Amino acid sequence: MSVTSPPVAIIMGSQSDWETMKNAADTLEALDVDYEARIISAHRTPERMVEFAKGAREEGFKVIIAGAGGAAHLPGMTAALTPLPVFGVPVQSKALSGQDSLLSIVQMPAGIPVGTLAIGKAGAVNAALLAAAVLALYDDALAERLDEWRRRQSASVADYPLDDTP
Ligand code: RP5
Repeated sequence: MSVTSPPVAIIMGSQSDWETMKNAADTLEALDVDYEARIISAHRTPERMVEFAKGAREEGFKVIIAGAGGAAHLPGMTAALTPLPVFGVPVQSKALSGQDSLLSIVQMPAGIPVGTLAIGKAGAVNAALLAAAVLALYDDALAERLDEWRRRQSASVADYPLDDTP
């Protein structure tokens, strides 16, 4: 089995998804978790999707974050082709503000799970945190970095609201 790939794959249906999915990448970088980002479309590059998903475990990936918008088949189709955990990020679409993406990803029939996150940036950030939490089950140093990330987040929240009027 290859160990050349980083633990996390971030895949997305289009270049236009990167603006959202970069938030997952940035979050993984903040936690010092290696990842690889690829454009893989269930519709436009179906053979690339099959090849990636079927080989992902053997490549050495441990968790897949899949973002897509509109009729967002990528997370579900990928999950159907790999035993690895797949976290789906509904990208905010223009036509339906991501409601279409969310419902396409979240309503998987029983048998093939996709852990579905929130629409847009929050979902991308949380997918990365969830991926890191999975990896941290067997990585104490990463678990400590995650704890520290939460401590810093808590410390950044003010006790009282500021009046923003001058
Ligand atoms: C989906 O179609 C992609 O995930 C993207 O969110 C959406 C629109 O893609 P583009 O037309 O911007 O390439 O497959």
